[in-house]
Amino acid sequence: LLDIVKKLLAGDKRALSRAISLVEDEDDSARDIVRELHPHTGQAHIIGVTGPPGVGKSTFVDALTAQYRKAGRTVGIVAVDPSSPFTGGALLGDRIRMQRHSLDHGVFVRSLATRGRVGGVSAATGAIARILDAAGKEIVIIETVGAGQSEVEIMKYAHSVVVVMAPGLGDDIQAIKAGILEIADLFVVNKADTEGAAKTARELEMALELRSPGGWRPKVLQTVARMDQGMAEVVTALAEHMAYLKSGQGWRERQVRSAEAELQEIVARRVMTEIFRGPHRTDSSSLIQMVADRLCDPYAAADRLLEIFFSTTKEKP
Ligand SMILES: Nc1nc2c(ncn2[C@@H]2O[C@H](COP(=O)(O)OP(=O)(O)OP(=O)(O)O)[C@@H](O)[C@H]2O)c(=O)[nH]1
Ligand SMILES: [Mg+2]
Repeated sequence: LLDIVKKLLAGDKRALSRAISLVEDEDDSARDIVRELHPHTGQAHIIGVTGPPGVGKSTFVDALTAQYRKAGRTVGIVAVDPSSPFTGGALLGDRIRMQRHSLDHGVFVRSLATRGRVGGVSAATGAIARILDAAGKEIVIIETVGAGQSEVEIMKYAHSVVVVMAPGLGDDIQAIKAGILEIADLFVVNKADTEGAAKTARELEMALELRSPGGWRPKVLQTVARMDQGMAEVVTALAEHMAYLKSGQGWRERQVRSAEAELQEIVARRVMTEIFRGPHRTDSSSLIQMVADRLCDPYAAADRLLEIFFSTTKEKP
């Protein structure tokens, strides 16, 4: 195991791939890997890319990667494969789109399947981003579909959040206003080669007017990711955001935020496992039946389970 860590730190691609698999599968060795790598993290600029399905996020990530590579910077990519019905084929699509970097040793791409997972995707994504960071990738990009709460959660691990939109998404802009507006550090209207891009950009600018003044003001940029257009401006805006974070408390705040998010996930997952699958399985299943049979209300059952959990954990040395 220490061999994997040593090789990974020396830049070995196979060791990196193996370490990610172990962490993704929540293998017992994941703890040791994370422990060994943790001191080597904290260097990368972690960029979250989110937005509605089909706006061109993967194409954008690919174009952004090309831009960073031109500047000689190394890039790690985590593409979270959504299990939503309309994007079922995304994984294969992503592979094809990322193809142009497949022979480049300065780029590492990993797709993370969400299908069939019971939570924990967010923690795994954060952990994988940090493994890429430890492996020396200067830029780490996380792509997720911005459709619900879990994507917002994943964005807790990013230093800079890019929300990608496309022209003609009318209703989606409304959704963005409601949810993702607050988490965006940069807006990109992609597919600027199609009709309505300027209008979409204007609508976003107007929505931004409603944000409370002061602090970082997100830019609204237009790109044609498919033709690598507008990407230099994106790189500049991201560098500006990074400089802004580092000039004040922002950088530190985001490190604390991601540490908090990850710690909460780990603790929650562990407590859930202990109570519902581990040593307290019998207690929990009988309480579940009691709630079902209306012999006990769910709050009382939860109180009882937590009481049992805490009294037994306290007895341990
Ligand atoms: N016209 C135009 N089409 C684009 C542009 N960028 C991407 N596309 C096309 O938009 C489609 C979707 O692109 P993706 O990169 O897969 O979009 P995505 O947001 O990653 O999609 P999901 O991951 O499935 O949500 C593809 O057919 C792309 O070729 C662009 O700048 N202009
Ligand atoms: Mg995609």
